Amino acid sequence: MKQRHIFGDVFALESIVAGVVFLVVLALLGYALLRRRAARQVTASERAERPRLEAYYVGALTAFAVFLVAWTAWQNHREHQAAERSPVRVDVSSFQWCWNFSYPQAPASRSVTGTCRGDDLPTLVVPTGRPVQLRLTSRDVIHSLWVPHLRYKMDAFPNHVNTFTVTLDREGRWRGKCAEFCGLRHHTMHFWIKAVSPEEYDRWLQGEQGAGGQGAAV
Ligand SMILES: [Cu+2]
Repeated sequence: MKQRHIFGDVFALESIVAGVVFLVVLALLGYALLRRRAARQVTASERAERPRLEAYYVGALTAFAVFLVAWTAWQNHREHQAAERSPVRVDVSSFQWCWNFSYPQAPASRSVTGTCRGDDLPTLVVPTGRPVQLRLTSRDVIHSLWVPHLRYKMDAFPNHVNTFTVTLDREGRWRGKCAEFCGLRHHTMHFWIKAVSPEEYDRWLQGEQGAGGQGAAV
């Protein structure tokens, strides 16, 4: 999964940098503690500042910060690049407390929803290998669409459409959630995202029974 790889790389690199910085700080602290200057009767320097050392320190910190911000922004840009070919479009509408997925390109303008009570979860059916553009909005308060498996999360605002494109490279079904506290039944506001072969997706879009996923088609 492209998204999963991109955000996985970001997480791995930032963890490594944070780990190295943590170990360096620990090592310096340990060295300072164990030097036992008092035992060797060394008097402390009275210098109040070390401009060159401080400049190195500030320079190193700035370089790390600039690199991390620039690299993360670049990865985010890669992830949000417009799809190379015409994407499958799905309009995602969130509401208290469930989801509606509409397929405006379908012959009969198909849409899927549910109540998010018990097992009545809507399924966002998408084809594998094709870019899928999700246009995300909310009918009431702020929600957030989160698919932990894809490492992807995006807020849904009323009167505003957030657009992003996902491409799933293998078939499967994963749980999605609302990640923004939105009221009493926020914790039940789940859905499925199901990737099927393009042929099965087309059959499902035509409204054939047995193809695609669960969730009430309306
Ligand atoms: Cu919520």
